[in-house]
Amino acid sequence: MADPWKECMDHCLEVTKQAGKMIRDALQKDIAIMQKSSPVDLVTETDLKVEQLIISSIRKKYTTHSFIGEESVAAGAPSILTDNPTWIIDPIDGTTNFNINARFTSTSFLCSLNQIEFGIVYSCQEDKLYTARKGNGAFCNGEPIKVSGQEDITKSLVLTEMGLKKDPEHFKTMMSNIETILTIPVHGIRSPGSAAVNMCLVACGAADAYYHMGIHCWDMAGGAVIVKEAGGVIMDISGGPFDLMSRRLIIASSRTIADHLTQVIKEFPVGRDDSE
Ligand code: LIP
Repeated sequence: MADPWKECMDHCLEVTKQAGKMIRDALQKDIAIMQKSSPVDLVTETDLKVEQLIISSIRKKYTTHSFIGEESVAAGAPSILTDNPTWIIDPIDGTTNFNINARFTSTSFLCSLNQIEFGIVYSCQEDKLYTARKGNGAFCNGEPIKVSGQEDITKSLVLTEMGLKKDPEHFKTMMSNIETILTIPVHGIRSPGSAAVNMCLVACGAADAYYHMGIHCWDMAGGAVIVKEAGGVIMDISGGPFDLMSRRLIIASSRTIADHLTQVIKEFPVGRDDSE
């Protein structure tokens, strides 16, 4: 039977390439940075333009589909998942990296209909296009990728990010989690600066785990299916099932590492994307 999502995914790949070009072109010019909720929550004209490009192109072709886009939500649009096919879009994931032309900036997509159907993450400065269609494996630039399969946490490289909110209690817990993990010990902790790229680094075996509390559905959406299809484990920070709107996740190259992390990481409240 023909795949009903193939045409959607092909269209999305075309738009992704245009978005990547827009981002690379913008990097040749001066970037005007604007602050959103805090000095670590930034937006540029390019974030807005890329999101407009993506939404208008998809809307023209799929008139009944819904959208959750990072910058539309920042402008007041709702962030609610329904049964309608929904595109979740992060035009530039790693806006802070984009501002300094750091290596990891990505455009990330997902189309979901109750379940995540496919995900695309384009790490455009490195020209790495990660794709996954549910049940069909994960790829980088057309080559199959898989997680490292590492089971021994003492041989693992763990990724995390520092998050946007600097509430003193959250900050203390965040720092104590880092100390706990470093002293397991693990090989190291890194913060590349783009949640979507972090997920793809685990998916292709360059890192063994990633955890984060306080990100958003658009940061996790494209990467979630890529990690699953690459053979990775994705779960809630508590060890329960992954919830796209929960703003928290653990992903790992194996169940053993994921379980170990859920046991040692202390939680702090971050709210939900669909209740803010
Ligand atoms: C950012 C992430 C970054 C994370 C921030 C934020 P943005 O996304 O990619 O890794 O630490 O919490 O969500 O705002 O650049 O799309």
